[in-house]
Amino acid sequence: MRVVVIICTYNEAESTPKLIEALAEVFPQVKNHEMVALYVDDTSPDGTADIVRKHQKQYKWLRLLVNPKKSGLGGAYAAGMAYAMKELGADYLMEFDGDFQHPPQYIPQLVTKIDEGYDYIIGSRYVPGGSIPKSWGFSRSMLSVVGNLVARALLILPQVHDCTTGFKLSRVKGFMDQFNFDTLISKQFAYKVQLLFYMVNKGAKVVEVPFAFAPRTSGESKIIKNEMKETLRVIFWLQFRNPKIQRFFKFGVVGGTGLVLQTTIFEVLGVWLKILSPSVATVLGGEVAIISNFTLNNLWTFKDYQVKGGRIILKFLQFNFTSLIALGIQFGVLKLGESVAKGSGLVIQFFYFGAIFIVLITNYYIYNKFIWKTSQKAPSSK
Ligand SMILES: Nc1nc2c(ncn2[C@@H]2O[C@H](COP(=O)(O)OP(=O)(O)OP(=O)(O)O)[C@@H](O)[C@H]2O)c(=O)[nH]1
Ligand SMILES: [Mg+2]
Repeated sequence: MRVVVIICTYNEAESTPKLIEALAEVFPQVKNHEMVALYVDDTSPDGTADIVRKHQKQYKWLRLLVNPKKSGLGGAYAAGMAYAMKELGADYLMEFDGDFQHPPQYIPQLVTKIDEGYDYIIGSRYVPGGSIPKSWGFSRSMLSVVGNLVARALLILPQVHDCTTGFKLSRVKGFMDQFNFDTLISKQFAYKVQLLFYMVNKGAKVVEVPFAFAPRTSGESKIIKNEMKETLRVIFWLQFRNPKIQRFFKFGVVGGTGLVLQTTIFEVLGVWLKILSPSVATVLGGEVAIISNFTLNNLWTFKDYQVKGGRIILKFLQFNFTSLIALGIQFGVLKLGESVAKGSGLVIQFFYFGAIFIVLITNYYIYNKFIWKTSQKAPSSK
C-alpha cells in the first residue's frame, strides 16, 4: 500500500527541517508499505516551502504542493488529499501536523493497523496510553476534553473516544475516493469532525491507537478563536442532514399528533366528562392514534421503506399487534397509577405521560426492527 502522510503547514519553518529528518528515520521502519510525505504549504511568508524544496533533492519520498494563499486547515487538506489520490496514487491518507505535536515515532504504529484490515485508524489522546500535554493550562485542557466530549455526544459516536484529533489514517478505496470535497462544511479545523462522521457512517472498520499529543515547542498556534463554534456549526449541519436523525424527528412529529389525538380523547371522555374510566379512555384514544400513526409513518417517516399494495393489510395488522403491546404497557401503568393516585388527577397524569415515554421508545425500536425493517436496504435503492 502507498501511504501518503499529508502535512499541512503555515509558517512552520522552524520545525520543518527537523520533522523531515525525523520522517527520514521513521519511514524505513515501515517494511511492507511505501511511505510518501506530502507537504501542503499555503505560501507561508517564513519560507516553509523553500525548506521542503531544499530537502527534496535528498529525499525522493518528499513531495510538495503549494497553495497560492492561506486556505484554512480544511481547505489545505482538501487540496492535499485530492492531489495525493490523483497524482500520487495514494492507498491511504494520513493527516499529520507539521509542528511535532504528532510525534513521528507513532507513524509506524498506525500504519501496521492497515495489515489488520482497518479502514480508519485514529491517533487517539483519549484512550488508555494516550494523553494531552501536561504543560497545557486548565482552560486549554478543559477546552480539549470538554470539546471532544461534546463533539462525541452530538455526533452520536460513543464508540470513538477522540473525535477531534488531527492524527488519522484513512483508506482511499471505497472511502476517501468517494468523498466529495465540495461538500466540506468548514475550511477550518472543524473539517475533521465531518471526515470522521463520513468515515464511520460509511461503515469504515475503525481502530484507535493511543498517542501522547506533544506540546508545541516552536512556531505559533494557528487554531482560530471561534473553533468550538465552528465545530458546533459543522455538527449541526451534519445532523440536520442525517437521515437517521430526520427519521427520528419525523417519528416524533407523528407520535406527537397521535399523542394529541389520544390525549384529547383521554381528557374529554376519561377526565372531564367521566364517561369512561381513565384506563379505558386511554385505550380508546390509543386505538384512534394507531390508525393515524400507521398511515403517517408509512407515508412520511418510513417513506423509503413504504409498504404498498396488499402488504399494507398485513403490516397494519402487525402494527396493531405491536401497538397492542404498547397499549398493554399503558394499560398496566395506568392501572398501577389508578391504585396509587387514589383519585388525584395530577398523579394519574404523571403515570399517563410516564407510560407514553416508555411506549415511544419501545415503538420506535419495534418500527425500525420489525415493521419497516430499516436495517435492510431501502426498497427504493434495491
Ligand atoms: N496549509 C495550512 N496549514 C495550516 C493552516 N492552519 C494550520 N495549519 C497547519 O496545521 C497544523 C496544525 O495547526 P496548529 O496551529 O498546530 O493547531 P493545533 O495543533 O490544534 O494547535 P496548537 O496546539 O496550538 O499547535 C500545523 O502544521 C499548522 O501549520 C492553514 O490555513 N493552511
Ligand atoms: Mg499544533
